[in-house]
Amino acid sequence: QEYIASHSRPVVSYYFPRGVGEYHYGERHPMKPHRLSLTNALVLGYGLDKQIDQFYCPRAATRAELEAYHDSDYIDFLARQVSHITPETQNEMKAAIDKYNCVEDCPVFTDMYTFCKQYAGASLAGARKLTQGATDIAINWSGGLHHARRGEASGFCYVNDIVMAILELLRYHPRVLYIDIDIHHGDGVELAFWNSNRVMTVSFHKYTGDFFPGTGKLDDNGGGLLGKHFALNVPLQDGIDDESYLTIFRSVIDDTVTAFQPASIVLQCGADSLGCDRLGAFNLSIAAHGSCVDFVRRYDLPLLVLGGGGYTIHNVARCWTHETSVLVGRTLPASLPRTTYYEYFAPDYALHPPIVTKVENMNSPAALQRIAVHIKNKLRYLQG
Ligand code: ZLS
Ligand code: CA
Ligand code: ZN
Repeated sequence: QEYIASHSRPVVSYYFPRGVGEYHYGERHPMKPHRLSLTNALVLGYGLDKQIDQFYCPRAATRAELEAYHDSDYIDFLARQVSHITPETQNEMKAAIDKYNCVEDCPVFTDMYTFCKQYAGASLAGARKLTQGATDIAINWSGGLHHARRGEASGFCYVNDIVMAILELLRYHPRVLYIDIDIHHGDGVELAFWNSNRVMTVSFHKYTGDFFPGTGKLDDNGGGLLGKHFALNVPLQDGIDDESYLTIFRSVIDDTVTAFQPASIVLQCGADSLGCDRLGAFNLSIAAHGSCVDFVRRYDLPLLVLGGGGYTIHNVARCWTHETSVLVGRTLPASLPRTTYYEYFAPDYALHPPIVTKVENMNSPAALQRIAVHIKNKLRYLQG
C-alpha cells in the first residue's frame, strides 16, 4: 500500500480565455496573441487536457478587480477605447493616448479592453484556486504582462495581471516569490512591490545600455523601510547558453527559496529568452527553458505559471506546450500532432527543433560566478 501523499501527482489547472488568441496589436507589431491559439492547439492536439485536472474558460476581470492595482482614470481611458477607433476619434483622444503611453509599443487596438480583462481574469482565477487549496499549479499562458504600470501602459502591456494575482495571493499567503525568465526586466512587478518585504521579485534579463526597459541592474535591490533586499536582479548579456543559464538560475533560485521561505511562487515564463527569438538575443533551448519550470515545480509550493514575451511564435507554442507537459509530469512524443496550424511548424514538425543562432555567448563563466556570489551575499540580509 502507498500512503505517501507528498509524492502524489499535483492538481493542475489551465486557464484559456475564449478567443484570447484572436486579438491584433496591428500589422507590424511583434506581439501576436495568435501564438496563444497555436499553443492551445498543440496542448489539445497532444491530449494534455486529459492530464490537466481542470480546464477553464475563466470570466473576464471586473473593473473593480483591475482597480485593486490600477488607477481608475487609466481604467476609464482603457474602457473608452471601444472597438473601431477612427482616425478622427484618435485625434480627439490624442492627449489621453499620450498620457497613458498608448502609442507605438502599446497601440490602441480593437477590443483591447476586453483583451486586458480576459488575460487578467485568467491570472486572478488561477490565484484564487491556489489560495483556496483547490489546485497545486495554475497555468495562464495569456498572462505575464510584466511591464504595465499602475497608471499607464508600457512594453506591449496594458494591465498588470501579475501584480493583480500577487495581491490576491497576499490575502492568504504571508510571502510570495516572483520569478521572471522573460528576456526583458520584470520592471512593472518589481516597482509595484519595491517597498514590500512580503513579495520577493527575481528577474533574469538582458541588461545592456539600450535594451528595453533599461532597468534591472545587479545593485537594484528594493527600497523603503521594509523592501530593501526584497528585489533581485540578474543582468545577463547576449548569447547565454543552456548550461550557463541553468547554472545561475538554479543557484539564485535555490538560495532565494531557502532565505525567503515563500508560501507560493509566481513564475513568468516569457519565451523571448529562447534562441532565434525575433526580439531576444539569448540562446536557450526549449528543453532548458522547460528545466527552469521543472526546477521551480519541484519545490512543491502553490505555483502560478504565466506566459509573457515570445516573438517567434512557432517556438513560443512549442515551448509553452512542453512546459505544460513538464507541469503535469508527462513526456510528450517528439513529433508534433496534426492541428489546424500544422504548417507553422515546418519543416521539422518537431517539439524540440534545433534552435541555433550565431550569437556568441558574451557571458563569461567568471562574470556569472561573480553575479551568483554577489547575490548569495545579499541574501544573507534576509536571514538575521
Ligand atoms: O517583456 O525598445 C523599445 C522602445 C523604443 C523602440 C521601439 N519604438 C517603437 C518605441 C521606442 C524604445 N521597446 C521595446 C518593447 C519590448 C517589450 C517587451 C515585452 C515583454 O516581452 C513582455 C510581453 C520594443 N522592442 C521591439 C519593439 N519595441 C517594436 C518593434 C517593432 C514595432 C512596430 C510596431 C511597434 C512600432 C513599429 C514596434 C515595437
Ligand atoms: Ca526577466
Ligand atoms: Zn520580453
